Amino acid sequence: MDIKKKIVAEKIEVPVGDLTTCDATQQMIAKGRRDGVETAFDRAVNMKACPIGADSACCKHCFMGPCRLNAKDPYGKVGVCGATIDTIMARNFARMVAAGGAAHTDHGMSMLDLFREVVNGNIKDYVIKDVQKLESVAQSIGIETEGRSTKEIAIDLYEALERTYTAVDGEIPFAKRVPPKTLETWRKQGVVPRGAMREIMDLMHRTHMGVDQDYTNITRQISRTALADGWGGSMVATEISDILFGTPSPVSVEVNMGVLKEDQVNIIIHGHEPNLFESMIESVHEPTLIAAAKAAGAKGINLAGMCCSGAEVLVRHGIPHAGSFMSTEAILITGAVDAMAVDVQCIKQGLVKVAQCYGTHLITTNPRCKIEGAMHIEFHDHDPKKSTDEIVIKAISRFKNRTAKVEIPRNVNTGVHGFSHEYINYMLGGSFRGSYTPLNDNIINGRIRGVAGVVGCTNARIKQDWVHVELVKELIKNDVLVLQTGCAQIALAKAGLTTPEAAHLAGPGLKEVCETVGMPPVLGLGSCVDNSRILIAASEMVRTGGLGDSIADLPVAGCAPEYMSEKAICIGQYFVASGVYTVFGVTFPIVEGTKFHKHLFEEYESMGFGKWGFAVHPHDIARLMIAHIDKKRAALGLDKGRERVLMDMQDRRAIDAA
Ligand code: NFS
Ligand code: SF4
Repeated sequence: MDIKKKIVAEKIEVPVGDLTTCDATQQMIAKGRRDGVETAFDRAVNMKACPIGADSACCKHCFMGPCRLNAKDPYGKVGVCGATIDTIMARNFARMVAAGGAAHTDHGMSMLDLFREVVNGNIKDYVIKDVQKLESVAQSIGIETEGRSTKEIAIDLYEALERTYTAVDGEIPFAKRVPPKTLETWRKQGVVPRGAMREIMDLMHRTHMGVDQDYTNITRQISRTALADGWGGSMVATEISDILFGTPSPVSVEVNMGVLKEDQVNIIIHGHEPNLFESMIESVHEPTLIAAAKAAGAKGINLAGMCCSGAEVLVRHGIPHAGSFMSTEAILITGAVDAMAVDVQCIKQGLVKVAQCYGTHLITTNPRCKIEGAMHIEFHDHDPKKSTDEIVIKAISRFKNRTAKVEIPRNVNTGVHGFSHEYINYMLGGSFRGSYTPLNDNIINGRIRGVAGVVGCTNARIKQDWVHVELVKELIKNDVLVLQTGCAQIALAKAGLTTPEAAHLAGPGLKEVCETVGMPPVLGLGSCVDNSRILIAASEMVRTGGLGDSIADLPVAGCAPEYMSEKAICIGQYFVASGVYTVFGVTFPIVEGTKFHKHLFEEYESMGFGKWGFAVHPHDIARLMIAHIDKKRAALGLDKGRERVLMDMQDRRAIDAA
């Protein structure tokens, strides 16, 4: 073999400790290598990211191209049609937002379809579990609830929320929940969303070759579309899921791969929409299936979640969570997973090969997501258990015929998760007068410096969990309360930071608040669509008073330090458009120093929105976020109190007494 070929054939192998700080995932990558099984971690090392694509400096929106510009000299060249770097990057960014927003809104629409069929009595396997939530959501958009039946309210709510998707004009229903001053900014800037379908269609249209070629005008529609996700599709997904499956409240949960059990039939649900998982919970409790598992020699059936599917039921039912996005291939290497059922989003095609190597059944269930080489057992809301029962049967048969050598990492961690907006309200204000006043008061008096949302994915191009954990440690040490969703919270749960005992890692002010209330300094809220809970919490902070008139005034910041998906870009954009300073890590698909970059990273704030930020190292990210929080505190006149808190305990008591 000639030397060149040999170099190509030889794969670079990076020490597992450089790929992830998750011990269980390390153990499984190492086992995989011994077994000759490759994961995304190894593929990432062996495939350099395309530098032109990473900068978003290329365009393939027509067939006079693809055109490649030079990120080092962004204004030195234009595309064949004359498109500038700003047009090209803005169009690319727009399409990421369209795709990410479409994923969330389609998920939300599936929940709404289910809700309609439940309300109309066509589906009997699900019911309205949380009537109180139904009423409060209805009231929040002006639906009369007094003296009306649950069904009447539910029908009205369905009809109103359908407009989140289908409205061709006007404003989406949940615009009514936006703080008035924030909504005023949106109206002034022309970004209040109509229905999501219209906004996504508009964005796809204007980013076609030869349409919108003004990056500021493209950005306007980018924001409008993103807001149709945050305050539309995602919010509907969260609220309807709460209504049907229950609103989360804190529950102690187990996380990590050690939740698998060697002597039981192990089933993993991975993906996003909670209906599949809810039905699977029923199936694994089915006496005949438990008997079948026992007859096959198992002690029982063990169910665990991964990614956002896992996060949905982690916060609602305390079902164990086996790991985040970057651990989904790794967990199959245990040999202990008898079936992994998936629905939509974040499902790596690489799972097929790993599953085949260990004889695991990889089962797709959603008509939108079939994967070559995976088994498909379609899930129907009208007869949900048919599919989930069948998946259990497949898992039992694999257990019975297990040939793969089983090695389960022993790591199990516990955390307390499930801090919905409703629970935060109750936790702080008590059951009779639920309120955000204590939170605002503690921000005003400086015990809590500000609030940060640390959310999003894990990514094969960055050491898994490391940035999440180091960033959050730094934030809480500086008295910043952290809210989490999605895969991010699993990183912190594995690090033991989502327990009330973790308060000792917080700064003195935050520690005191956590100890008084008995809460962790890091609050897990749910899945990625549950970022809408953070929007609601922020709106409630504005409404409660003392921290400014709009979301943009609040001493808050957001971050997705290890993001990988287009959904994350869409989430980032709707936080920015809602008024939040939002920092992303890993990489950012816009060339620094260009006009489009300046628009999103600087000018946007002066228009009344938030703005984007970028840094890779967790301490750099923390510095940016804390500096922003302090800037907002200063603008609110709260910097003085804060200084005294830091200087001296006695001063602080004096503030309390005052
Ligand atoms: Ni969010 Fe959920 Fe995880 Fe990222 Fe994927 S599971 S919707 S996109 S990887 S946090
Ligand atoms: Fe090139 Fe313009 Fe076509 Fe894009 S739209 S591929 S920049 S010619």
